[in-house]
Amino acid sequence: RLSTERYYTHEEILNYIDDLAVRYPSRVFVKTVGWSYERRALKTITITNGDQRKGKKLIFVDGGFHAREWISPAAVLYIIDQLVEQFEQNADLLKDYDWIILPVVNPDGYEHTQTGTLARMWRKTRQPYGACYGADPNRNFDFHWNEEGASSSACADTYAGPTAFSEPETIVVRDLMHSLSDRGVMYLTLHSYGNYLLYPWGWTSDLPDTWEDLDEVARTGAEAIENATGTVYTYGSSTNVLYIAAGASDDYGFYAGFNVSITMELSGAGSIGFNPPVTRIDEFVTETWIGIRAMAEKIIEKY
Ligand code: 0X9
Ligand code: ZN
Repeated sequence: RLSTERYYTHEEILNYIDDLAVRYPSRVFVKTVGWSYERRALKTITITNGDQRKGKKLIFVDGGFHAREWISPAAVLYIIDQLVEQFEQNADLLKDYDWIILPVVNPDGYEHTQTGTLARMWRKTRQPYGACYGADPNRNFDFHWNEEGASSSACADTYAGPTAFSEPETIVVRDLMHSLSDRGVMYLTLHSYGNYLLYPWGWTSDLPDTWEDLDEVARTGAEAIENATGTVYTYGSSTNVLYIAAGASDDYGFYAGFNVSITMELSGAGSIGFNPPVTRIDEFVTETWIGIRAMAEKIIEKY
C-alpha cells in the first residue's frame, strides 16, 4: 500500500506502478514512453475500469516537471492509489473515462534534489549546457516559445533551452499529448507551491474563447477544497493571476486539443514551500485529491 509518510525515489515510484500493473492486470497498464537525458525510464500508468472499451475519453495527469516540487509526484501517487486501490469509491471517474498518468516528467532533476550536494532547490532538467545544467521543462514547449517569462541564459532557472523541445523529457510529453488529444478532455499538471488553479493562457493576458468553461472547472476544484478543508485556492488564467510565462506544458496541451488544461500549484508556503515536512504529506495530497476529484466530476458532466 502507498505510504504518504515519506517521499519516494524515482525508482520506488516506477516499482510502485509496475507492481500495480501486476496486481491489477485487467485495469492497469504501464508503458515505457521514453527516456530522460540520463536514461531513466519515463513510464505512464493507464488506469481503466477494465471494460476494454476503446476510444473512451481521457484525462491526462503529470507531475514532477520541476525537480524540487516533491509534493507533486507524491500527489500523483495518491491519485493513482485512489483510482486503483480505492476503485470502488471512484468507479464513477472511470466509467466513461480512462486516466493516463506520467508521475515524474523530470526524473533526473528529481533524483538530483534527493541525492546531489546542495541540490535540494534544483528546478530544471540535467542536460549540460556549457558550464551549466538543464533547461526549464516548463519553458521548453514550442508554443510562443521563449517569448515572455523565460530566459535565454543557460544558467538561469527559467532557461527555455537552446531550442523548443531541446529536452527529451518534454518531447515525451508533447508526443503523448498529440497521441491522446483526439480523446483527451483534460490535461492536468501538478506543481508547487502557492495554492493556485491556473488555466490558459500563460503566454498572453488574453483569454481563450472557452475561458468560461475553464473557469467553471477551476472554480469547482477551488470550492471543493475550501469547503472541505478551508484552504483557499486562487483560480484564473496563469498570466492574470500568477505571471506571464510562455512555453509551458499547460498552454501547449490546450493548443494541442485538450478541452481543459490546468496547472495546479499545490499547498506550501514560505520556508516549507518546496519542502513540506513528511508529517504534512498526507494532508496536502488528500486536499489535492478533493480538488481533482471535483474537477474530474465536472469534466465528466460537461464533456
Ligand atoms: O512557472 C511555472 O512554470 C509554474 N510555477 S512554478 O512555481 N511551479 O514554477 C507556473 C506555470 C503556469 N503556466 C503558464 N505560465 N503557462
Ligand atoms: Zn513547477
